[in-house]
Amino acid sequence: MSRDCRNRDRELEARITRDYQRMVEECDLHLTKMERDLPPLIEPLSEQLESAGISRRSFMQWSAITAAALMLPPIFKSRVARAAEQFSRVPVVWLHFAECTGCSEALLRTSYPNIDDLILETLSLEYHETLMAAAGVQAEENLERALTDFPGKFICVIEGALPTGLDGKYLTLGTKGRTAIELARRVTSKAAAVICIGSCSSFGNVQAAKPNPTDAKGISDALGIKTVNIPGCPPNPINFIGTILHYLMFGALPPLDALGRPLWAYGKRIHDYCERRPHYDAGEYVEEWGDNGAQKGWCLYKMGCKGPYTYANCGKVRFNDAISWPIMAGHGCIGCVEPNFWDTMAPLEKPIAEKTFGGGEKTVDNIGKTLVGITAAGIAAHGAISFAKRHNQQKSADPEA
Ligand code: FSX
Ligand code: SF4
Ligand code: F3S
Repeated sequence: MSRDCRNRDRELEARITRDYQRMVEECDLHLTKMERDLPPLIEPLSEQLESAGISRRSFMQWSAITAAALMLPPIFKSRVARAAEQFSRVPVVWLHFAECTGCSEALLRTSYPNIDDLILETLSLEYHETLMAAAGVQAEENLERALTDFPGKFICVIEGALPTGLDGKYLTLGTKGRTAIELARRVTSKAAAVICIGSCSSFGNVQAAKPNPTDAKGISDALGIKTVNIPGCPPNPINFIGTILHYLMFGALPPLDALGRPLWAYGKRIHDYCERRPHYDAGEYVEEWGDNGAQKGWCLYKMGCKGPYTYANCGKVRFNDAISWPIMAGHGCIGCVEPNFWDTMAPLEKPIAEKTFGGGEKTVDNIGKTLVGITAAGIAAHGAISFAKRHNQQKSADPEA
């Protein structure tokens, strides 16, 4: 390696260290501010962990894994733990529109509590239509109280698409028969941030699939507002938890891609994290369900896997306590985090490359490069981006860049 190269590497390293140092300082400042300003803590997380028999050591292990999922270096482990302890102090108003409630089910229902579940259970739900005990007038009063008590301070989480046809009358809610659009406008206008959980609120999903009889849309599209989108049908709980943790640690929601998705979770393709990728590269494909290749765990591209066109961390963080994920379970990815996937990714069990992208399977890597635009990771996923770092990442993602 030439002296110039060594000097450039040293400069780059020093710059990255400075950027992370700045992020650490920012993070400590925000955490202190949050600890001072948020509504009081009702039940400390430590007590909940203790009563569930989860040790401090396991909690710190979870913090290290979560920091890594958030693309933060190990120095953030204790800061993730500190933010998780404040999780229950963020007031949340949770709205439901056109959807199946699978997102709430995926997030809040569990057969045995792990740390993710316990943290989600501490969420300060001021209003949640399917979980709250209140109903009718009393439920509406709870919502009004939350809007009055925490104006500009609560996070509005939305599940479900907005039917916009017939002036929104396909979906009315509550004793006053307000349309979902009216309710969404009213609540989102008073929120500190709007997080769309699931593909329905993010992009419309099955409600918006052709022929879309109710003219259903995602929240951002229907209301013309900026939202943080956590798509997936259902989404991975860690992507929701991580987004709130980022808010607590840095005082802002994380940097997003062009579709409003946090870069740390949706910045890379399924195909890039896939354990079957060596088989794809070796041209070893499952050709039929249950064949020899299927038994050997070969690539599912020919069975319609849409991993090459889909941006999400499913293979990295997995589901159900990181036990498995769709491709590990033996089915191709159907692209459930992408807009209009029911239409654009169909047929779900056949390749679409030739039809949609004008090339066979050998072109999928090039398609990925074009779609990803930039490969954002690490510092970039948290906003403190430096040119040198970005340039370096682009080079490693594409040696010809
Ligand atoms: Fe949609 Fe969520 Fe799929 Fe269901 O509420 S993302 S249909 S899992 O439940 O919104
Ligand atoms: Fe994995 Fe699907 Fe890519 Fe094959 S095509 S390597 S199964 S993501
Ligand atoms: Fe959805 Fe594909 Fe992940 S189907 S859950 S984006 S593996």
